[in-house]
Amino acid sequence: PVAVRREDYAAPAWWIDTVDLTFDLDPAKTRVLNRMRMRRNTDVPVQPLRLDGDELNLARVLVNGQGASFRMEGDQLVIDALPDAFELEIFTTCCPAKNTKLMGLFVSEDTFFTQCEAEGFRRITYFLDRPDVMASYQVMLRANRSAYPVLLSNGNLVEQGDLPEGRHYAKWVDPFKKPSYLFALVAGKLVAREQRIKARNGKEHLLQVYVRSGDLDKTEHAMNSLIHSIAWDEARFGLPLDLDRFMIVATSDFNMGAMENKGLNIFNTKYVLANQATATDADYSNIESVVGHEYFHNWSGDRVTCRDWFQLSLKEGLTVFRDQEFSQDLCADASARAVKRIEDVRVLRTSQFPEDAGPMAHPVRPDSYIEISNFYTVTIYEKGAEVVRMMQTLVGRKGFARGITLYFERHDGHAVTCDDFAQAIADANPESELAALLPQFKRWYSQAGTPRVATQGHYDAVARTYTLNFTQSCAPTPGQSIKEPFVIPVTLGLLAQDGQELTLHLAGDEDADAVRSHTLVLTQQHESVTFNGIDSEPVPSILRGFSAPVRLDFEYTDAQLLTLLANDPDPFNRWEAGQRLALRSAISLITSGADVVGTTTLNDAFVDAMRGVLRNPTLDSAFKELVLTLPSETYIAEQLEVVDPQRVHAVREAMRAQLATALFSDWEWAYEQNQDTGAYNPDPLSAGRRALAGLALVNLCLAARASGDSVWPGKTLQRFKDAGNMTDRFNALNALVSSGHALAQQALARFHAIFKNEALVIDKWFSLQAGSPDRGGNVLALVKQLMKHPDFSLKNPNRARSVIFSYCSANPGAFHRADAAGYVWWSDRVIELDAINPQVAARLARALDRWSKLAEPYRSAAREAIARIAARPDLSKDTQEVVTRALA
Ligand code: HT7
Ligand code: ZN
Repeated sequence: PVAVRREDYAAPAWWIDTVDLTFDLDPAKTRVLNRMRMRRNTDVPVQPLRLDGDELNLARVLVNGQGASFRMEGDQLVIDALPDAFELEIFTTCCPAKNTKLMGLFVSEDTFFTQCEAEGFRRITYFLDRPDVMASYQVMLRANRSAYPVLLSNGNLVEQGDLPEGRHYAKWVDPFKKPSYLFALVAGKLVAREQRIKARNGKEHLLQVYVRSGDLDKTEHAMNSLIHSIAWDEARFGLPLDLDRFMIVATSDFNMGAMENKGLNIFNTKYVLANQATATDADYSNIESVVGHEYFHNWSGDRVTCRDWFQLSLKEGLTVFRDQEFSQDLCADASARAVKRIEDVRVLRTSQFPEDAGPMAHPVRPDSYIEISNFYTVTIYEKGAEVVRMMQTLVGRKGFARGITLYFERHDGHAVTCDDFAQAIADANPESELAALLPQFKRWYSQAGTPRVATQGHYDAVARTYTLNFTQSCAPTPGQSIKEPFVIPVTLGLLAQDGQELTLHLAGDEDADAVRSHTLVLTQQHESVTFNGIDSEPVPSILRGFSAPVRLDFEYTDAQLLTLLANDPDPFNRWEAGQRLALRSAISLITSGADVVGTTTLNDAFVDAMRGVLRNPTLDSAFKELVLTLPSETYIAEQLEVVDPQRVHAVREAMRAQLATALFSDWEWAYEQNQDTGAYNPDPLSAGRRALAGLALVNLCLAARASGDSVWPGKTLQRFKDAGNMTDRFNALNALVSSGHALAQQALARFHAIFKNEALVIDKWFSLQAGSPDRGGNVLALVKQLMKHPDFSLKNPNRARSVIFSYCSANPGAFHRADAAGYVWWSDRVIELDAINPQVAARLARALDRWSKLAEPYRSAAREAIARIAARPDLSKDTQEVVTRALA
């Protein structure tokens, strides 16, 4: 397969003004009549018309009503001699029932759905399937009335009625021009929760959440999330809902989380359905942010879209930033906002940092791709959001809102680039540091890799100054050996040794207002800042709020970290201090070569500090839960040059066991203190209490395992049975399973029996087992057995993920086996999945991205397993791209 390169972008040779689609829907053979009004783009040299297609059966091509001569070049339909403007009619058929790739038109549980981003529309009809071709659509849907009573597409329903032979039709017109990737249709037996809302300007809108009939009682939270999203976008950015009708439809077969088709969002059921019996607090929170995310795309993505797929982060990075801000703004207080920020950073550091250091590393605006679906990555999404966040830091919150307004004024209705976005934010803030540094700032778009900021502090007791010296660097990434310095906003403060926050007096800026937090903007490889009037060596709190997506190196002493952990007014750095202490202990034992068993990993000061946090009356439970959760194995592994995954696992387990036992009575206290009172509410405060109670239960069961005590496992089983909501129930089940207690088996059996008809809950059941600790080396056997369970299906992405990904990507202690059996099994699953659904297979293929860091024998075995996949002659280009890069 050939790579598509950003520098080869050329405007389309033809425009499509209108698209008139007629669908005769049938699972085995759907007929699609596509009538387009087209005209030549006179700005580019004369070229033939080349339309994209994929797995279509072509029946007829008419130009201005006459049979036209055309040829096929690969998958493209090419027409040579054409007038400057004409009507093109194309008649094709496709087979939705056999579409296991879930791209284009497919059937899920007897309902038709579409997924067109990025290149799925070409699986429905021949088209200029690129985001810069924007057209007006009208759509006629025809189908059997009793099998498909609901017929939906983008925009407004303008006509509907009966047809002969039990069929009916619906005609939809979208008032907005759009690229083909935003096209959608849905047809099936669905029911809707409906709500009419009035916007600030008095305009009425109809909101609908469509699901299968048994799921209506699980739609209230999604509807409320949508209503909150609409209000938030209008209040924060002045962006109103521009449609009479806004629909969300849920499907259980979906490659990703959701899709922002104009006015007709299609969602994975996982991000719609929730009631307290079936969904956890995490599910509620994810639904809120995904509903928000897709709704916010209505402006950032739909009204202003991407010129080409290299600009994907233009809409995705910005929209993730917007959904993160939305979720933070819904929080009742600063503590809950900080918790949300820590959670977001944790995702970035455990997923995106490894990506940026591995074979798939790419800039936020990539330079080339083989399969665009492989570039829906944490770099495009999460790092892209951090880039937008840094812009906001550099221009201020109000300045950023001004920039957003200018961006939408300038580019409404157009397909634009990341440069256009950055320019609009800078132009709206001409006096800002962003405007002054724009070309350099944009290196965040063009350079891959995570910058490292090495920092040293120097205290001068005579001059009473404290100087911080910064050195930034960035390791080479594939195709980019040299990196130029980035613009890095570093927010910092200073604490006295007694933990008091100091007022900052910057040397050379004596007129500045006295502040306690300052954002220094690094632009050079070496830079320093000096603070005056410092009476004794301070403790620096650097990169507050994680003000830039970088790795910060600072040789903190344990005492300094304990001071930050106990006192830093910046909650992010307070949490970070605890993580650094834990990481330090983990790494020193991992690299020492000492026996893990019998070694006390964590020192008394750390354990006491953790007790202090747990018992602290002024801290929220959610924050305590984050502080008391040790850094993940993946994160620990990332800090090492050479990784022995079994040793990392053993050390982390030993640390967990030590915290469980040493804090036993504190965990008991925390569990009792965080019991629910009153009705279930998924708000951050209550969810935080449940999260801490859940962590306490895990620790109590772990400690019981060590002591042989059966009281807490018994209480946990009782909690599992009595729980009034899924969060408490699942936390109890998890405590039994993760501590490997014998009671886990009966709890698992009971859980399955209660929820056998709830697919999303059964996903949790599979996932918990596939992710369970490998005490006797038997998880691989268990996973093989789970795949034979009657509820298992490889064709359903959620189910495949719940077993295979939970084992291969989320259970390193079980997956990385010295006998290589985990890797061999993984390679078989990638190959098997690739024939069904290449997108899902390619994601799974990334489980061994970091193979080259592994110690022997893992390293050679992992390479061999990847090579085994790469050797298959019939691989999709999705999977081929991933494994080829891994082996390069
Ligand atoms: N913009 C949506 C992307 C998406 C997608 C991409 C490839 C294959 C399937 C897909 N489903 C959805 C999701 C989003 O970011 O909102
Ligand atoms: Zn998105």
